[in-house]
Amino acid sequence: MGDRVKIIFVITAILIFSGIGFEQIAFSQLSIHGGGGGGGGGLIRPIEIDIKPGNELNPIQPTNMGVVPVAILSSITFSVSTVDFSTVTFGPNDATPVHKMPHFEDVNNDGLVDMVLHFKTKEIGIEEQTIQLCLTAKTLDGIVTLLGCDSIVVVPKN
Ligand SMILES: [Ca+2]
Ligand SMILES: [Ca+2]
Repeated sequence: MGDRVKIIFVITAILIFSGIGFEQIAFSQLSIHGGGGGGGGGLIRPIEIDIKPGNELNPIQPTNMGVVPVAILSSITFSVSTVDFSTVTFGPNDATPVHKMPHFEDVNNDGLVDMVLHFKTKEIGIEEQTIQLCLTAKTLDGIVTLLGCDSIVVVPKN
């Protein structure tokens, strides 16, 4: 009788422990999936950006002392009002916007307001072989990492 109680107790203990184990595994898988941007994990959502709005080729001379305008485009399912401006980085060197506040303008005339940012050309990290640049940002709720890329044409210094 005493032995049976012991066995039931051990089995119950095993079940509880393995239950906790599964939960931990589930949690760690979640955080692996979340991965990506620093801290908190979450989802990655592709967005559309337009480097040099109004210019299709997006020519950039890497040593230029000026800035590169980049628009984050709103769509029917995505509003730039959800972008946490303070988390925006651009290019391989994670350049941050020059201005303290973004500028809102409908750059592609689709009736939806877009977010326009400027980055110092030299801070972006453009190299001779660079063919595209990507922008990342978090949404204001911190849950979603936004990722958008656009092509560029590197113009050699003359
Ligand atoms: Ca463009
Ligand atoms: Ca627009």
